[in-house]
Amino acid sequence: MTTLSPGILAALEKQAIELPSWAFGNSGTRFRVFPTPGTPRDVFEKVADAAEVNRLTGLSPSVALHIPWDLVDDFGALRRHAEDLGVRLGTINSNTFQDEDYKFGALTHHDERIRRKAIEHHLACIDVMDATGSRDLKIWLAEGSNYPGQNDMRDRQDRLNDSLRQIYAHLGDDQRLVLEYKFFEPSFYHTDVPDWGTSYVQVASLGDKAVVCLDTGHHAPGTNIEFIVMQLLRLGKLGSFDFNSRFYADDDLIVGAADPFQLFRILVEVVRGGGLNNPDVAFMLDQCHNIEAKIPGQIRSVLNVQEMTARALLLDRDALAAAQRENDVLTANAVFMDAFSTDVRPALAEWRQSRGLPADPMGAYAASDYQTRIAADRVGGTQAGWGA
Ligand code: AOS
Ligand code: ZN
Ligand code: ZN
Repeated sequence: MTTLSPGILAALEKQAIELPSWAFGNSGTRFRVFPTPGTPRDVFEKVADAAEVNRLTGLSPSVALHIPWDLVDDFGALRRHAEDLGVRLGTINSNTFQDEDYKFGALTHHDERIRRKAIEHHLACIDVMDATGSRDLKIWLAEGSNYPGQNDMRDRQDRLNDSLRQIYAHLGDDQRLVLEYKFFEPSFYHTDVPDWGTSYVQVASLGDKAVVCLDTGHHAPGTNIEFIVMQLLRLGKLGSFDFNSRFYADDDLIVGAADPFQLFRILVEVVRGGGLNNPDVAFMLDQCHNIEAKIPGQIRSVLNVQEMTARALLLDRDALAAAQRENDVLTANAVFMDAFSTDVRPALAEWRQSRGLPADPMGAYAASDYQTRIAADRVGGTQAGWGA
């Protein structure tokens, strides 16, 4: 059995992966959303489910919220609820994609009333962050156009910059603005923040408290994502990951499911660039469980990240550097593939057990009565879902 060195275990022990509250609600495609028994009716129940993932894995000490989906009157009470369950409230995600007013843009809109409204929404999110103790305001914008000529793309960049500046000015000393990019959808011709370069240009102009969010599902097929990870780490601007995986578009499937090797390559660059367990680089999931059970879906996800992190940490960097210096292409590649091909699951299971965690968190959840209990308890009300 492969053993993991004390240094590797120490790095793994510090790993923290933030769960998205919306992963516990129902989600689907535009064709159908399938409800499931036990789905949370409110954010208190979402946080309880997230805490269950953390209890079984020790990997997910915080939960990201989405405003207004998770809006409550008393965020202090939600914060205490989370802390009682051993987790804390994390990143606050803004939402400018579900309001009639934002049909043609929000932070980029030429109508000053609408742009003001979108800016105010972000200031309200900062108020929420003050109450929840959250550090990060994550902004993903569904803005763009569908037809050439529809909009002046350059004016929109200028207005976006002005809007972001106004939001940035309201951040507390320990708070950050994290700008996520996505190459298309819901717009199909142009998107106002389509790529890491645009996000970087925008946040770099704001200041040190503005950084980039890299969602692994937001690139064109074939994009070398680990190169972007390397570059953003090199520039000190990689603020967070939204981990998930994709086959075609923004599929939001379980991280590491579609392409485990890509996840490995990304984590190799994270380790190489000092991004692992670095408080400036937040590891988050951005996933939806349309057909699979949600809590085990999240357990599987954090375990996948842990497993690939262990493999990335196993990479023999001295041997790799030596082969690279010699231009020994095949040895360098073999060293790289050796780490990827190592089965670390038995060693991780043993290590988990030594820390009082279940060796097999998936099995432990299946054997527990949590799912039966929530299915029995959570009757009445409206199940939470993506978009509510
Ligand atoms: C949308 O595609 C993005 O990935 C965002 O991170 C979004 O806020 C998240 O999916 C929740 O809706
Ligand atoms: Zn995302
Ligand atoms: Zn997305």
